[in-house]
Amino acid sequence: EDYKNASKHIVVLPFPFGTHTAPLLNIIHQLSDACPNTIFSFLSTQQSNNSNFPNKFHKIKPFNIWDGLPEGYIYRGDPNEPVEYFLKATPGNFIEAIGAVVAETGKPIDCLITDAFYAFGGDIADELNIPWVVLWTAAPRTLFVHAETDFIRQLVGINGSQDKSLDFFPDFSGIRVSDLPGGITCGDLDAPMAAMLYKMGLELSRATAIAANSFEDVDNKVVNMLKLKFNMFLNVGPFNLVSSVSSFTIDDSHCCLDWLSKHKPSSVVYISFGSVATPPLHELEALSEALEESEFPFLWSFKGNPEKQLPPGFLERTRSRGKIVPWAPQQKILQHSSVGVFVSHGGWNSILDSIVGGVPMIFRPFYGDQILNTRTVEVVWGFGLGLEGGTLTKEGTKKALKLILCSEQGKKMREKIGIQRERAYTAVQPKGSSVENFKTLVKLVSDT
Ligand code: U2F
Repeated sequence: EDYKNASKHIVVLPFPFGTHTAPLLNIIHQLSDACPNTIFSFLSTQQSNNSNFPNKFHKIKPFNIWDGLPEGYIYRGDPNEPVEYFLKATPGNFIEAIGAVVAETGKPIDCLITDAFYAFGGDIADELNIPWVVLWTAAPRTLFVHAETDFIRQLVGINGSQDKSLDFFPDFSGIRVSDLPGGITCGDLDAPMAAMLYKMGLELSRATAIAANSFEDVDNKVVNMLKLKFNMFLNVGPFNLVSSVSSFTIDDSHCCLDWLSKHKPSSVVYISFGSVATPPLHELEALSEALEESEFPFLWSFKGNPEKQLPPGFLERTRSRGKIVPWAPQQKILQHSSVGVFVSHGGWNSILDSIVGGVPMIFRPFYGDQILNTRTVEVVWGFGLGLEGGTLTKEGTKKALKLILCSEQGKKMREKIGIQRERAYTAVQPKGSSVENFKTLVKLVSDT
């Protein structure tokens, strides 16, 4: 019925891992509000659909696709494994589902919107003779290095010197080869993720438009290079300021905000390593000891079992000034005046949360874009710190916490992130760049 009444039908292909689906669904909600009579078919795995569609929306319909897992598959703790099975099943699982959706609804497709990871989106859209719009969920700089991979390989070689600077690009002099995501010049270049990202870098120039969860002035020079490179590079974020649909991010069932209100301004350490990564046990121990010895109040969003994974007695000894929860309303927390520093893995959504909250960061990056994000914040933007050796040690962490919470340098970082915060707010004002870019996107999608 909904399909019959709709004038347009848009098919959406999300990447169902990490924090990719939430931002894509976020922009689909915004488009759905801005495009009356348009219906969206959201094709994802059952697991992802179940967690992202707690509510039914009559204009956004989830359809389940095959997750690629062998029958009887048991998760053994390596987050890469389900991703690799899934990638093997693409694009076949998506193509099959697209056929089924059209057959079931009787509605041909007017536009294809995919996660930027899916280079095959270009072929599907060409076949159907419709526009291909993608969403890039990470930082502009990460997109840039994937789009320039061949050039970087030519200049620095494969497995070349790790210390070499990328100063041949404007505003990259502080970035080294070792900061690049694995698979660009070193590591296994043929690993499924690396191969997918390489292909993405080659194929995205075919996209009708690339939308990004970012804002133009966050990294102006890099954004300008991307605008020259692609048909339409449209920063339409940060989504944590332009939309409030993700109810899961404001769930405060553990009363974190109340707890924060009991603390002094800029005094609390907030800790979260995103939705995928967990530091190894010895680093959890080092972080716990650093928190205990430095005596700062802390709020920790902890994936796993704190009783088992944290040092014996730690929970009891720190109960009066520490709070550990399985999931926290991070956006709200970082906007609370009591939070003084964010210990993070450097995922892009977390950096945007910190910018909007004006909270300096300490990084323990794990994979993909996180090392490049860390280095960019540390040496280009200046509102955070990497750790010596890149991992959590007791002394290194204590030093970083103290520097940010108690020193002049920390104050400077707070000022610097405050400037980025202003820029983010400016971008989402009426006539701001993100608002204007969103209008362009709406026009493109409605004119198909
Ligand atoms: C992948 O993202 P991750 O999930 O590992 O990390 P983030 O991009 O930082 O996103 C975490 C999100 O989860 C939210 C938080 C962010 O929106 O607000 N959250 C929360 O609300 N409460 C909690 O207790 C903990 C987290 C990848 F790993 C990154 O490297 C990429 O940059 C990213 C984007 O492509 O995707």
